[in-house]
This record gives sequence, C-alpha cells and structure tokens, in this order.
Amino acid sequence: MKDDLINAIAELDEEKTLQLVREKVKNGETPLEIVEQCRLGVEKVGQRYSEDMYYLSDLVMSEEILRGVMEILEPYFSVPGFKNGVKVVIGTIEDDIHDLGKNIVISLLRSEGFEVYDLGVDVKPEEFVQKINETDTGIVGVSVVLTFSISYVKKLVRLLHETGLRDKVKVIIGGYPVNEMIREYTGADYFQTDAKKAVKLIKRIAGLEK
Ligand code: B12
Repeated sequence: MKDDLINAIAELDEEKTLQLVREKVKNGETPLEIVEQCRLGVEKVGQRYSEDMYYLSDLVMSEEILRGVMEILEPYFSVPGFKNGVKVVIGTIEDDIHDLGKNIVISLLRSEGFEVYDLGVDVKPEEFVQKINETDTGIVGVSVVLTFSISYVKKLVRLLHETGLRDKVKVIIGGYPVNEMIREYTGADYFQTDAKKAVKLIKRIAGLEK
C-alpha cells in the first residue's frame, strides 16, 4: 500500500487528500482500499494528538477531511435494488460521539442489502434494547471508540440478559480499541475492527455466507 494518502491525511492536507482520493478512484482502487488508507492516516493524527504534537482542533480537522473523502466515495457504496431481509441495529455507545467508522460499516451493510437501523451516537444501552425489541432484530452492532465508554457495552449485554433477549441477539463490537480482551470483558459475541471483515462476519451470522 502506498503511503501518499496516509501521509496527506496525517499532515492534515485536505486539498492533497481529496485530490489523491479522486485519482485513486480513477485508477481503479476500491473504495475500501481507499478508506483503509484514510483510517491509517487518521490513526496517525490520533497518535500525534496523544503525543501533544496535535491539538483537539486537529482531530476536528481530520474529521472534516474524512467526511470530504466519504462524500467522494459515497456513490461507490451504492445501495442495491434488493434487500437481503436481515435487520441490523447499530449505534455508537453512550458518551462516545465518534461515528466515522460506524458510518462506513453502515454504508457497506446497506450496499449488501441489509436493513440498518442507525441509532446515531451517544446511544444509551436502554435505547439499543428498545430498538431491538421494537424492530425484532437479531443482530446488534456497537461502535465504541472511547475506552471510558466500554463499560456501557457491558451494561448493554447485561440488560439483554435481564430483558430475556440475550439468546435472540448477537452482539458485535467494533471501533479503534476493541480486541478479544474487551470482547470478553463486555460479554459481546464478536469483535471486528475491519469494516470489510465486519460485513463478512455479519453475513455469516445471518446465514447468508459460510
Ligand atoms: C476523528 C477523531 C475525533 C473526532 C470524531 C469525529 C466523528 N464524527 O467521529 C472528534 C474531533 C469529534 C473527536 C473527539 C474526541 N476524541 Co477523538 N479521535 C479521532 C481519531 C483521530 C480518528 C477516529 C476515526 O474516525 N477513525 C477512522 C475510523 C474509520 O476508524 P474506526 O473508528 O476505528 O472504525 C473502523 C473500525 O474500528 C470498524 N468499526 C467501527 N465501528 C464499528 C462498529 C461495528 C459494529 C463494527 C463491526 C466495526 C466497526 O470499522 C471502521 C472502518 O474500518 C481518533 C484516533 C484513532 N486512532 O482512532 C481519536 C481518538 C479516538 N479520540 C480520542 C479522544 C480522547 C477524543 C476526545 C475525548 C478529545 C477531547 N479532549 O475532547 C473527544 C471525545 C468526544 C466524545 N465524547 O466522543 C482518543 C481516544 C482515547 C481513548 N483511549 O479513549 C483517540 C484514540 C485519539 C488519541 N490517540 O488520543 N475525535
């Protein structure tokens, strides 16, 4: 993978980033390959922020750049004419407002025909449970990017047990910090930090793929 796009984002060079994205699309790179390079770029922004090289305003800038990228790529995640009949409830957990990753996963799921209920950001565990009940959905995706919000995912799983829904719902968590340890801690069924693999996993859970 070439580093030009990763570096343009890491340097917060909006013009160069958008130009590179347009070029890459023209040259036949897939939207997912491009998104992955962008993700690595914003990861560098995050690193620089933790090392006090960048300020909060720079994180905001990286968000703006990534939104511009997604505007260019959106038409390539086109929604097909068919629905695959599987519902997914998805949202970013309580106190967390990071939604760029979640929105990428949603675009991909919709492009595969899933019916996605997007609860947005800062979603309380109770709201997830309410939506799962209301829509009779068997798959819930939870995005958690801030480590201090992880405990709310655990609370969501506990609530699913308490409301008798646990056996009917598969819980998949995703987001920058998640790993097997966090999956185990929260009681979720699966974790995935790669949007493409996440969609494959959800298709498998739904019985659409082996
Ligand atoms: C952009 C950004 C912001 C933007 C968010 C914009 C937005 N609308 O999302 C803004 C500026 C608002 C922001 C604010 C803050 N941020 Co911030 N932010 C980032 C940054 C740079 C990039 C995040 C991002 O969008 N990545 C790109 C996406 C595509 O990647 P992703 O989220 O990992 O998603 C992928 C996968 O994880 C997966 N996935 C995602 N969701 C889901 C869901 C499911 C179900 C599945 C299966 C898969 C999946 O698919 C995606 C595509 O591959 C990160 C750095 C980093 N390394 O992540 C810091 C970072 C996450 N932020 C951080 C912090 C501290 C904050 C603030 C607290 C800063 C402050 N002092 O106010 C606030 C918190 C606000 C809040 N209450 O949530 C820290 C978190 C540290 C921690 N341990 O919790 C980070 C890691 C930076 C750092 N190194 O310190 N931030």
